[in-house]
Amino acid sequence: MKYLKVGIIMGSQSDWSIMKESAIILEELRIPHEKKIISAHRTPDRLWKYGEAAIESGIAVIIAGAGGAAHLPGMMASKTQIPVIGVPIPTKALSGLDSLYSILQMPKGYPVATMAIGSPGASNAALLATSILALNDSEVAKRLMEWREALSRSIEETPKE
Ligand code: RP5
Repeated sequence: MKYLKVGIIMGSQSDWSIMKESAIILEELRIPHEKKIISAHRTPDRLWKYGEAAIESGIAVIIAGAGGAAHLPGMMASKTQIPVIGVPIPTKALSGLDSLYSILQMPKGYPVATMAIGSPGASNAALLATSILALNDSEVAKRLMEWREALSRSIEETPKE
């Protein structure tokens, strides 16, 4: 089975305003992807089924966003050996520190690549997923290099008054 796409999963509809930043980057880089709401607590059977079918579905990397008691990325990492990138969603109560610690503190054996809290983390998750795909796809590697070069070009050398 050739690994073809990135799976973007999130614990709630309310996470989409952040997780759409992952989708925007993947669209810019023309990386096939899908998006699903999967909650570790509210839809555990959905989580299990997604993890079980992920390799057969051609998913290469999973980006998982969750907030609060953010168990989704870690539980997905326990169910599949596909790389899981975790995005801590900002929360009202603790500003996303709860999400960050929850996703970050995995026990030895089940890694989650944890990004920054919020939108920058969601964007970087997509870029990291693309870097993983680029290892085996020179066209993807070229598109990623061009994307990075365009970003560099967009940065002014001198600050405006
Ligand atoms: C988590 O609980 C979700 O990932 C979300 O960030 C948070 C709040 O969910 P809602 O109450 O907005 O559905 O499972």
